[in-house]
Amino acid sequence: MPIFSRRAVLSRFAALAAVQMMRKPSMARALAMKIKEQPPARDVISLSALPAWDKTISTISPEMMGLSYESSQLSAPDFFSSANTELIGLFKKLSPRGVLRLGGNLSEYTQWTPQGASIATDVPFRAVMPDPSSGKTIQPMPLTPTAIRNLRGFLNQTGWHAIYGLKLAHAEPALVVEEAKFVAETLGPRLISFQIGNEPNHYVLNRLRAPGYNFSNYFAEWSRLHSAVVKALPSAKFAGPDIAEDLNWVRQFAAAAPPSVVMLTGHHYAEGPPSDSSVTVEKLLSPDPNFDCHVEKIEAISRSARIPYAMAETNSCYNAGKAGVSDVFASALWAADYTLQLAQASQNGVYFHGGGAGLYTPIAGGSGKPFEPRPIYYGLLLCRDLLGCEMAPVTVTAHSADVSIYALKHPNRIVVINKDASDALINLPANQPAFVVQRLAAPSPESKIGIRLTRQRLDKPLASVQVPKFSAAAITLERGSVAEAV
Ligand code: BDP
Repeated sequence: MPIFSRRAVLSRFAALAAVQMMRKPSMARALAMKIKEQPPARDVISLSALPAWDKTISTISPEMMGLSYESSQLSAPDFFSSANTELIGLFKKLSPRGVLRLGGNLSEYTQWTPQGASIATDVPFRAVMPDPSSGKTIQPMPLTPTAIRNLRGFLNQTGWHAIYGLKLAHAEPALVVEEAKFVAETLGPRLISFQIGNEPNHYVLNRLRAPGYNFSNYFAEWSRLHSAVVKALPSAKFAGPDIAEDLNWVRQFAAAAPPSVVMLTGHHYAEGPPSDSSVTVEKLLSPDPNFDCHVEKIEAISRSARIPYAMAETNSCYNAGKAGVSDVFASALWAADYTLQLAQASQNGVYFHGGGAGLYTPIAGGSGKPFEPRPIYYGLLLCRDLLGCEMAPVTVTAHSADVSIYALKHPNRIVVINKDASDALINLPANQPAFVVQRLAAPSPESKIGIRLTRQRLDKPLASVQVPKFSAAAITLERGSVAEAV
């Protein structure tokens, strides 16, 4: 029997309840027509959204939103410091209580250097890019006490907390314990947990371990380092196993995890590698039943282990992203939908990987360049006001697979992410008109600039709201205070 995610189940009901099936051009066709500068006659998909406000599917964690960086970013100690006011401002705008996850492939090449100096550089806020590929020889990067003290200042200023990745593949246990002690003492309550090792299920692929390396080998290594850290820091908390995709490792880790493990973690990249010609904007915006099934499995593992799960490293395309996909407006629509899908499936966090001028980075800049939001950042911003809110189930009539609809409570809101090449007319529940509409839009899914997140208080409440193709809207169905337009 096929497994369906809750969202898919709701959509299936919606399809059964469909009052009208709309004919619409396939997205591929629509994009092709747009490129030929022959805009098609517009079809409008008409949908009715019926939330069950008396039910709650999940509550979005106030700490749902996060960013992930390579640990080696700490080798530039001024990057995450209270001196980096531009970056602090962009973090705060994204979430008042976000999570900064430090890890990635390069975490295996960091070197705790308690007495040493950081890499000398005259460039302010030297940025480290996401690691584009695996299996190379990489020079170890020094991490000094100054970097950790500065990180505490950065976290204090932003209100964020950290998940700190310790290396496993090249670990010298005594040094890792020393690093962990200094990090725990310095970050204090700003430290959520440690992780040990990045994507251990790819250690063979990344030539960090010999072929045949499996979960048992990993867990034996993990347990030795974990015990050493816990001996020095009895109250230390851990997240793991921080794998790439393979849920068998998560399942086994959850079953064997000691009580110090407070969070299960894994990674997901929607597409990749960038050299693959099938990695496109169209694919990024299309439904992915395999991923829906993956999310469903995560929910089951987390529920039965009673340990929350976070997507601790994620983005649109692995191997550092793809130009024209990861750095354009489509990634914003994908990221908003993805965040709400994971929140609806009770995941506790989603930390988008980035850094420097990386193609998929939510915030670009550093190394002497100003810090600035990339398109994907705006998709995350759409979710900011939803943090901490309860989600209700919503039945949609005249279902379209490329339109995602979520219902949020207190105040009651409907979020529509129209990834379709047709406009969507959203008919609201009877006697629940729209009072405020926040819109996320850009000239096209391929736009790098011109992205707007605006909020409009309506002069007259509306019984239905049009959400143009390739745009999103958060529709407030109650009167109330309205934050300033972003
Ligand atoms: C992940 C790694 C991260 C890379 C990313 C990528 O953990 O360090 O930057 O892939 O390929 O697997 O972009």
